Amino acid sequence: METTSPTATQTRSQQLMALEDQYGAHNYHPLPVVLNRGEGVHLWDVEGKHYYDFLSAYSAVNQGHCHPRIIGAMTEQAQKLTLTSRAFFNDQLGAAEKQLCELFNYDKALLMNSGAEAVETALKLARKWGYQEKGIAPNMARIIVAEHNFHGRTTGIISFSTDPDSTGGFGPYMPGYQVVPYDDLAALEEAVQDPHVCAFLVEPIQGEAGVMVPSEGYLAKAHAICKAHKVLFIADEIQTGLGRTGALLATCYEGVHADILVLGKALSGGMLPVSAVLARDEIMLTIQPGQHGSTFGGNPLACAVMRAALDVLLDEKLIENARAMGEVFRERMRRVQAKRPEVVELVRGKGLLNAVVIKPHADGRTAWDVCVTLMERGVLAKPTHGDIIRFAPPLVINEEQLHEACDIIEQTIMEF
Ligand code: IF1
Repeated sequence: METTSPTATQTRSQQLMALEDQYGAHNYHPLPVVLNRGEGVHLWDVEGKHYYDFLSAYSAVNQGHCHPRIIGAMTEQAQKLTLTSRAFFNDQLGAAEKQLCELFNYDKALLMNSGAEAVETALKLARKWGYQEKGIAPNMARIIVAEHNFHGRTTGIISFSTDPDSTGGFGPYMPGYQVVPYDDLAALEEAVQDPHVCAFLVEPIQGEAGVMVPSEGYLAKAHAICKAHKVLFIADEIQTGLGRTGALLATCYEGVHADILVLGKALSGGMLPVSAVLARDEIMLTIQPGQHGSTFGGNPLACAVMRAALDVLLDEKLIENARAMGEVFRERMRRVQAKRPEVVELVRGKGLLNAVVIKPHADGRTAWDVCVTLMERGVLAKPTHGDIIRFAPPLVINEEQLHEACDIIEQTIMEF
């Protein structure tokens, strides 16, 4: 096998990108930037160039890169005990579970690692509850999901994806799911008539689909429809939760307390994978010892990190800041839209989860080209589905930093 030895003319970034190209799976198409340091809203590449992070690792770094308080908790715990497995107790898990249950108002928490694992856990809980509490016949439980959903990449989860990139070539698929249009109450009302339905899984705002914000009242009415038909409402707040939308949870805007709440990403402040499923006893206790788990789920290191990440979120009032900065951002982008309506189709979002939809240029340039120029000018953002640019900086961003980044975004769009 030939090896690509770095050539003298290549920059360090080019050498490192070539290394990944040679030895890594090609399952992503990253922007051509190689990062090696982060602090708060700031990132630097291996050539020392500075960037504002407007992706936040898809909302996993809400507290800002390398937050000193979370790093401190991680390094302190890492020198004591990192993993015991759940074969034994450890001194961090109970307090972490208590903090989650009190903050989000649930009886019990089940800690996992990735978001997909937490979603799979929620689906298993819903089915167990369907059989034991709703009396659905064995193996007949059905779960309703929304069109254009994104809940992870496992073969079970992509079984109910409507995105060909997520599902193509990965069959056969897990049965027992029904897709309804997002933000369509009539379709949901129709679907829950089936007595085999045990749950409705939904993102309060669809991130991957392009920051699709549903109609005012959709979540509350969907929750009511579920309640009226003894169907569990599962909120996937892995991306929208933990302050991202300017509230503790996106479902808070409509006073919805999900039957099952799924959290991930920023639950660890971007330090390591931590996810959680929260539910009342009637649901959570349908899983008995030996019926679910994972090697790292609830490990002491993850618990110490999660507790610090939640403390930072609240102590530094990042939820309020996200709401305020989000208003400033959308106002700035709407002013750009007014100047260049032929470029900016629309601006949408809540808190610091926003998207700007770019109309493709006559010469074929797209949102990707806008993001490459933004990168060259020191702002990192990534398009989704071709024409939508998601802008989601860490929630620690201040107004001065936000305006500096918006100046770059405005200038780039004005020149597009
Ligand atoms: C990728 C998307 C975002 C999520 C929601 C569960 C998960 C995710 C609402 C699974 C994960 C990540 C996955 C990452 C890119 C990113 C993403 F574009 F894929 F869809 F954010 F929008 N529920 N989203 O957003 O959590 O298992 O990844 O920890 O797969 O490319 P995970």
